[in-house]
Amino acid sequence: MSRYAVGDLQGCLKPLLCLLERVNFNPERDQLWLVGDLVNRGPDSLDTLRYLYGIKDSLRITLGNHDLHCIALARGTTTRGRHPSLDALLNAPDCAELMHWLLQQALVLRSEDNLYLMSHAGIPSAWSSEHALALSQEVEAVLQGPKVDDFFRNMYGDEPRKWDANLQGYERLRAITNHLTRMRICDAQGQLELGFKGAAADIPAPYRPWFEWQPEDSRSETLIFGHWAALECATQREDIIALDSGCVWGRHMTMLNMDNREIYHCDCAD
Ligand SMILES: [Mn+2]
Repeated sequence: MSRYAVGDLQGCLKPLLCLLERVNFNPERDQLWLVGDLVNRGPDSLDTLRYLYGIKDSLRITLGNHDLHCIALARGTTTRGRHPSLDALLNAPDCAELMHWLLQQALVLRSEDNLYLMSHAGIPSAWSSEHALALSQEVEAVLQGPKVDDFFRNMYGDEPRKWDANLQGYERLRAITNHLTRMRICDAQGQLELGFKGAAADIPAPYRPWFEWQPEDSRSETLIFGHWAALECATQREDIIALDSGCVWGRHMTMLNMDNREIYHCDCAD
């Protein structure tokens, strides 16, 4: 068995298939880890999800902000920000089945050998890996429970910007979700600035990339994340691997061989 991790797909199926072919991926034998943002903006959101659903037993998925938004649109709990690229998926006869499957996915995953921890946007430095998994499970329980639509009605918004263990209810769930699916930069106290989407060189003081606040060797796992295309995968860290290389913006899609750390790219310009 080999394990591979791929960055944000955003409905780009062709470069994913290119990467899988490159490594002779065999769903009967190998594992594919996906950092999330499987859909939205790109050309083939519906076909991407149908393809993945067909090999679902070989996947490990963490949900991204676009995945959660897509589920909320499909359930009718929001009408805002509906990108036309989602129309075919949202109108498909199997949409409900695909969304039900997405709702079973995690926000944070750890590999069985404890070598890797993955989430869409990253893990705040103040959260131990165990704590991040526990907080992720709080959200997952709601996504899979009877209050899922209440969750989506309360999911949107940037506040509270700072994590506090005493947060309760939907504020708490929103804070967990924002940290795990939307975070890019924060200050020394961990306060998020969610409006920033730019390059590392343009980060306004006193903010820094979330991962720069994490001391090296503070976790035993290597972190895998996506979400931040403008970062261009440059974390300058061996223990923190960024995989969103801006496929949907016409750059490329990146795959990591989790066993030997080889990196593969397929072009997305088309
Ligand atoms: Mn994202």
